[in-house]
Amino acid sequence: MQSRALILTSALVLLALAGCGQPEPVAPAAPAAPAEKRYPITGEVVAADPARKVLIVHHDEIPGYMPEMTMEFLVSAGDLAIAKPGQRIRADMIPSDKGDFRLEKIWPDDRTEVAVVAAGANALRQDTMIRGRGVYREVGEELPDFALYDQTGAVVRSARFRGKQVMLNFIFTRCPVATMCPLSTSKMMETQRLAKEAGVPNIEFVSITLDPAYDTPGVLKEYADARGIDTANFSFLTGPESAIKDLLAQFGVIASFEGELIKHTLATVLIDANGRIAHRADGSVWEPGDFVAKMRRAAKAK
Ligand SMILES: [Cu+2]
Repeated sequence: MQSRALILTSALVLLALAGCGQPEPVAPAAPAAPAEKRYPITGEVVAADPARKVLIVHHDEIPGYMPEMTMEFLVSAGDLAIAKPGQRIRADMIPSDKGDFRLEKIWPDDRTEVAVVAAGANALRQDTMIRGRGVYREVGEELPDFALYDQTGAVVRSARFRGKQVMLNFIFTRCPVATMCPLSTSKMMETQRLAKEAGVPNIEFVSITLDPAYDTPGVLKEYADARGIDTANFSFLTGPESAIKDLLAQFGVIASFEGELIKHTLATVLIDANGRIAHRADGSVWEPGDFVAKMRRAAKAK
């Protein structure tokens, strides 16, 4: 297919030109600190204490390290903001040499919700396999089904968007290249603002992370809050690595992982109220006003 070859070629050129950054060479100032110890834990949130930046968790037994107990953990502002007493979580526990403990990579761990998200990832995996070389979804094809977590840790299934237009892109919060993800996010915000001004009904904005190893719900929450994003109709989604990879393949976004760095292309799509891809813009050169004009036309045609 020639059009696809063209898209891929331009995507690769973009990848070569605008990949996400090279690491700054860092001079070792002091002898390298010993690698942090990380313990995977599971447990239940008892309470959050934002003033002290502390989450109180009753954790399960950590085999060979600690019996089950209720403890205080230092956590990020995003994790504090979305913590719900009674919620099951899994996380990495990192002891410091000062004797306190930190939690990172906090994920919801409610058994039912985990099963929904895992089933979504399995279905996507199968769909990607079955589509084979036709994995890429062209304009006119449907949004694939997925089940991911949003920036509050709630499960979001693609079915939720039926009957609404959805503008969707892929970003990651650690992206260091101003002209890539940060620009994409500010253009999504601008589009959201213009769509609101224009009175476009039933429109949702969705940014899916390329980097689920780092972008937990709490990290996405902090990203949205730091930018003052109105999350009433703008969600940030994350989930199992395989689901993200399958979505990237189906949306034709190329991402290669080099340690902490991700080189990636950009795609922004508009999905119509019937769940079909109505429009697609590759790269970072697209106009919020164009997307809003398309949304208005589609909303009127309904
Ligand atoms: Cu980026």
